[in-house]
Amino acid sequence: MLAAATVGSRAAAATPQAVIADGARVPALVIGSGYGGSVAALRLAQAGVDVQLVEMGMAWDTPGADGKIFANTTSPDQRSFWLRTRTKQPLSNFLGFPIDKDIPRYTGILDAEEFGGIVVYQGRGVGGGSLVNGGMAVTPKRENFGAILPTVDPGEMYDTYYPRANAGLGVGLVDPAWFDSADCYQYARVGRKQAQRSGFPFVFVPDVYDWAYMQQEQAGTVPRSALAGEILYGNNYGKKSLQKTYLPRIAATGRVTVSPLHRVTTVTPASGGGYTVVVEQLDTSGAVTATKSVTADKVFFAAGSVGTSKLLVKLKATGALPNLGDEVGKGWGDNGNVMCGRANHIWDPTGSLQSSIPCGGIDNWAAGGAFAEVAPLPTGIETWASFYLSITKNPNRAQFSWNPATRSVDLNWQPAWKQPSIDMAKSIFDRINAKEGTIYRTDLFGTYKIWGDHLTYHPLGGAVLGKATDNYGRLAGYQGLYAIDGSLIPGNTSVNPFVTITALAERNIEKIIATDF
Ligand code: FAE
Repeated sequence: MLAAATVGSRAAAATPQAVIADGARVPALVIGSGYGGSVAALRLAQAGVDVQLVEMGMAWDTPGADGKIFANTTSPDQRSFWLRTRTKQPLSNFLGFPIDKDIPRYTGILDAEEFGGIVVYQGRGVGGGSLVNGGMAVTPKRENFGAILPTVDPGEMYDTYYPRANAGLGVGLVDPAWFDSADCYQYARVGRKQAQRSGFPFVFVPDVYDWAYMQQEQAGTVPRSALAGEILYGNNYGKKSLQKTYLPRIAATGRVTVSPLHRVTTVTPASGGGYTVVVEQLDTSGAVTATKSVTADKVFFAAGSVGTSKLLVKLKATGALPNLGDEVGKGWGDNGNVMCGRANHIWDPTGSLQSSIPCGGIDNWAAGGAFAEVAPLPTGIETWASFYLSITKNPNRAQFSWNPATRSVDLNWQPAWKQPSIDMAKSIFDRINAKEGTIYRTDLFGTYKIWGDHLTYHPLGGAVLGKATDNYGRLAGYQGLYAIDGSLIPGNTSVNPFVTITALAERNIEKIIATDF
């Protein structure tokens, strides 16, 4: 009986799923399957609307040759990067030596998208950024909300939509008593001790990782994921990505067709009403194997801050959607991301076993404009290093624009615009270094380079709420076109962004379903 069930489920997994058909006419098409796209698809389907969910990345439901779906952070392979022949790891060096390596070109899970002045890391696949992120699921402090989304009523967010998002995402907190004893959080306890000795509050940070599973990882009773260094290229166990939360609920509605390896290139008004959407089907080398044209009554842009902004800017400039507002492409920020490491004394080891899932941060937002996650450096050996990703109140905002010469979209972010972030992060780490008699690491981002100031994990903006759209994400200039992802948020959330992206999407789709369908 068990054998038959196993064979049956294998056969089901191997059956190709139906994908969007050329010439289809659909009521709603959602571009991208991250947080915004998943919320839109679920709520529309629950309201009785048939949805096509179109995703340029892979499904990430089939194990590779090693029996695992996702590659380990310490041994990147073709699964790790989106259409690259060499890795581009956020931490590029160790002890000053470059650690990137050649890999086969493949539609892998992490995109390191390079603009002139910044590298923007993004997840690619069904589940978007939830596949690659650290799962840190932080609701901003209410007193900061007015600066994050000034046109949104905080009452409805904190009473209804943040709780709905936290429940839907499966957010939980580490057990503080277990934290105090677990080997894998030695590095975070060092971070707490040093923060508190310098007078900074240390706060536990909620996460969507299954904390009970992590306790079993530490006890050695289950296969390890967070404790095996898995994170950037996916977690094989433990993490409640959208694959474990919104996406199964979407499947259960029976109303959503998910098309992985399908990339939307054009949206333009259709002659008989609705919109003509052109979709390219890709193979795992990134080659286009088919081009499909479908008609959708309504289109939801949920391709992420960068993906949505690039599409909208291109469609406006090339005449496909000329009436989009002039605010399209503007108000983009990096959530003030900047990284650094510190070298501890020999009597302050951070541990050779480190959970890849951060669970605490140093809050100096009000006084110094920085909230610093105490991050792991899971190398498997003792490094005496403390490592941090800071989110800072960086005021700089960039703009996407169409480049007719290259026929692509540029972003005008300048490397020097990270200086305010460095200054704000220094408000924490200069003080800790002075107190501890320690120094910054200079070997993690190059040779003699302290700051990881070339990147962001948290792109936000480009179709800002109340500017490029109305106060619910309806794009100015067209009926039936919506932005419903991180592009709506004007550049900064004061904490990690995906809970706010999810909560805002929950708020907006509820209004849109009530009034536009
Ligand atoms: P996103 O999740 O990026 O989904 C957009 C989807 O659209 C992607 O799957 C794309 O492949 C797809 N797409 C793009 N263009 C097209 C197209 N033309 N056609 C079809 N599909 C397309 O958007 N945030 C936190 O809150 N906590 C964390 O701990 C955290 N850690 C992170 C760590 C890393 C390494 C990274 C990269 C990000 C992290 N983030 C974290 C950020 C978070 O994942 C991100 O804000 C959200 O995923 C953004 O959600 P969206 O729905 O806007």
